[in-house]
Amino acid sequence: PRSKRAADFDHAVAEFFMRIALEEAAKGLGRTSPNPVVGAVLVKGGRIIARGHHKKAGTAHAEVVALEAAGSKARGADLYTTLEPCDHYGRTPPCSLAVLEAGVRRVFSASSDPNPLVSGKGLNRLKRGGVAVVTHVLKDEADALNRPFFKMMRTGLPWVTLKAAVTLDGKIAAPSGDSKWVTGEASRAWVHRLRDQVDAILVGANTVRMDDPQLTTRLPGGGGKDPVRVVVDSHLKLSPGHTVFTQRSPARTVIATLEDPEGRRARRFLAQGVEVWNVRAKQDRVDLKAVLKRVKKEGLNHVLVEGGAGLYGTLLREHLADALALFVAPKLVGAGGLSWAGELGVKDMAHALAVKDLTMEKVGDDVLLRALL
Ligand code: AOF
Ligand code: ZN
Repeated sequence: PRSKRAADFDHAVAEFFMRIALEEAAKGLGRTSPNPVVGAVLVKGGRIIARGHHKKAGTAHAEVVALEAAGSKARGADLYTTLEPCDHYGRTPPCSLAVLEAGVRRVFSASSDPNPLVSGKGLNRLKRGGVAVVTHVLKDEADALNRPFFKMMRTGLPWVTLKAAVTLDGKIAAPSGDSKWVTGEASRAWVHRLRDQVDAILVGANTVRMDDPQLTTRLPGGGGKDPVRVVVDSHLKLSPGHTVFTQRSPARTVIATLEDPEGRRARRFLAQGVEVWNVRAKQDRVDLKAVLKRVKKEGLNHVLVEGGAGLYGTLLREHLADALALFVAPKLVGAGGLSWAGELGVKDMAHALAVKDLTMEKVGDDVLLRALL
């Protein structure tokens, strides 16, 4: 018989299994937008009998992946899920019903779902069905995995991470403009893991002109996923011959501009398979908020900004950036080098832009600083 009482449970045990569910969820990073990453683990007699994660929007939810893997063994098991189970008929039937049907004894969940179709409803149905429910196990860790999904739900804008490789004096290029390479190999490998986990990369026209980057994901063992590449070029001055436009990728490549997408210059990009987004102007430049809205509309929740200083500066000034990943190399280039953050309009320390939750870790000979804005 199912217990109607709140479960008697051991916090350390619950966190142990939830951590494994979080590892499952993380496998979906960069692959599930506009949906969240979700992981699930089924435990019976102290052992994991099945696990699963959400692989792609529109496919089975993590809970159902784990339940299907367990089959009839799920009866009497505990379900650990990193997001509260849904209760709606969307592209798949409600997980709450599948959980009841399978005869799961207890459900442990981490994040609350901001989706109005879901919020609280699945958990309530489970409680009414006699399943013991424990919420908010490792909630902070789970919330951190789905920041892009949560922000998109709350604001209609994607989560924006600024990534830059800088010298110890905060420069992204030497006085000559040269920027290859600021950071070491370990940092550059890290960037490919970041690209694998985001939905889109955003760069300015100057970065394409100066660095001619590929902006694809190259992981040592292969298996990476390319993000959608979005180049901001207000007046469509770039040559379509740049690597980012000619290098094939399974992902889309986009140029965001003020120019007419039917015009001669735009047509050269279109002919190469590059999409042209005509975006509203702000002070004679592409309005970056409009670009981000379009990115969200395309179902992309997480954008990685890879330069240059102009783009970083505008995003910071307009409060459009959410997180910072700064790879700092142990070298100096001095005055004349290009500072990464661009013009912020700050006049005195009292008005300096402050970041939150600063953390650091060593990556090869470099230091990775991460913070929220
Ligand atoms: C997922 N995967 O593992 C869980 C989700 O697009 P639908 O119809 O599949 O519904 C998506 C919503 O379902 C999503 O926004 C979230 O609120 C909830 N849970 N979604 O894609 C999952 N558990
Ligand atoms: Zn579901």
